[in-house]
Amino acid sequence: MYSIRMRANKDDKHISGAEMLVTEGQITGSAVRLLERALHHEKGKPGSVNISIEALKGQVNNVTSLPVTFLSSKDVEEGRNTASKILKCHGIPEGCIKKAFSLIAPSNGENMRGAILMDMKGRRLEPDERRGIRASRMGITEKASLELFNSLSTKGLSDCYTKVKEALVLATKVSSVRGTIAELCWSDDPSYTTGYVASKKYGYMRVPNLKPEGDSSGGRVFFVNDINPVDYINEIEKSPVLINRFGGIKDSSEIYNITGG
Ligand code: WAQ
Ligand code: MG
Repeated sequence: MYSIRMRANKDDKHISGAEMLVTEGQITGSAVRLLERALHHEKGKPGSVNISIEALKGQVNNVTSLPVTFLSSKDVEEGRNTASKILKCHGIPEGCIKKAFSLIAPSNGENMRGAILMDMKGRRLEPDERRGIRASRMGITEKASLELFNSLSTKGLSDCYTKVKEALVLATKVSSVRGTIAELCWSDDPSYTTGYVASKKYGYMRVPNLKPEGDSSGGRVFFVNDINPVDYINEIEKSPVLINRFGGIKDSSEIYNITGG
């Protein structure tokens, strides 16, 4: 298997990135698809594009994706409130949750390329706080992608397929790493306001309205407990994880029962 990654910059700022795990025969087609994406992003035309291809040495870990739950919210207040409640159900202290929200939506409008790593005392554990840590070397088989696509179609959400797929792949890998309690995410794409909270415990929970339409802030926080940061970061960045089955759609009643609606 090969890891193939794309990164596009404009005026030294990151505008888009994506990655896949592919077989040798899929390299050329995948590279072209990633290049097309880099050239047509809503954040503008890139000044530079990097595509890197690497033969994987270690063993690939095959996993089933987290199950997906669709939650609803009528506005940003309700969306953030729902996400906060779910995080609280994981035993994450309220102070950490508040801090996470303010870090993802910074007042200076600068986005990180990677994720924030936060422990249960609200301390940040990334070696470079401007960059954050990047989950990498993860992908999904065509068969599992199709299962996901079909499920999203039944919900009338096939338009969101690429976004959900990539986020679900990332969230599944992150949740599989020992020490991860949960992840909070929303996109930095101005028009994409749905985000999620994900964990091994409850799965991938999509929450609409985590930010206002037109807002270009976005980011990720990995909440962790009892980790060795060097080992944890190494695993998040380097160990290959391939999703070979879609974990299905999970009803929202379970989480609403736990959070009290
Ligand atoms: N590793 C760690 N952090 C990352 C990575 C990565 N590989 N890629 C992106 N980030 C961080 C970075 O701070 C970005 O600014 C931020 O996440 C948002 O990235 O079910 O599209 O790629 O419909 O804009 C959620 C989908 C979409 C919800 C999230 O994120 C749904 C999305 P984006
Ligand atoms: Mg983005």
